[in-house]
Amino acid sequence: MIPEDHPRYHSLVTREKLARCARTGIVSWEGLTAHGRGEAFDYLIGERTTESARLAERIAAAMLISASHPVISVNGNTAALAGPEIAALQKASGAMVEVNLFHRTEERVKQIEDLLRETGSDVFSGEAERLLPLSHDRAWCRREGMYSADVVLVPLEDGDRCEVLAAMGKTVIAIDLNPLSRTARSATLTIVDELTRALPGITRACEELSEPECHHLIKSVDNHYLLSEAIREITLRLGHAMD
Ligand code: PTJ
Repeated sequence: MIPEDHPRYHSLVTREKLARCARTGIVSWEGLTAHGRGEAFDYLIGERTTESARLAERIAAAMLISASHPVISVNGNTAALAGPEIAALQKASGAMVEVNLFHRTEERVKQIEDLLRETGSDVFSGEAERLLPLSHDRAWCRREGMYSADVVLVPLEDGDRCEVLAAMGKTVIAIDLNPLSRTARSATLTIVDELTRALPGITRACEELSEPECHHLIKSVDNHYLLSEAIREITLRLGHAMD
């Protein structure tokens, strides 16, 4: 039992949720270490949405609602941490929700799809094929889903697929707390924010933005600037840590 007055209550409850989902197979065991890495970076940015992340969330919203075929790619960690937030973003953006896994088994795909449906998403689950030029199992996706998407949102990604999707000419939006990761650097747009803060931020912006604002935001995208700002925020916090 985690006492509610524990100073790290939220973090401990999140860990417990992920551990429970790892025992049922929704989260891969490796997903627990990925979460630990994320937590460390979240600590460094102050466990809050920075100004540059807020801007990135607005650009992401503009990209999603202006797309002709947007897809939200969901893995085990994302489903476990943010099922209702994915459903809300789908509703606000009109994007397709598709499961894509690194540690892929048919059973895990089905479990994650079921969980997403329980939490309110309309999941696209047609026949998957090995369509992406990748040697690992993230290559499996749906022809009418991610393969033909023009904009793909990839929370908690692992680099390779992000590069491949970008090379296929797609706009790739990553959510990754690590501004130094290969994913962060190869995406069209990276949101350096925690998943459960970033998704509602994008959803809110989808509901607020006008068409001219979307146009302006998409034209202004500069991922190098956004990543530099995230690194600057971290450096600033580290500088103040010893004051
Ligand atoms: O469910 P599967 O089989 O598809 O596996 C998913 C994992 C997460 C295991 C897989 O995608 C993976 O190995 O990811 P990586 O390469 O560890 O990358 C995950 C990135 O997400 C890291 O850079 C973390 O810093 C970041 N991250 C972790 N938790 C969060 C996060 N970013 C935002 N919010 C989080 N909650």
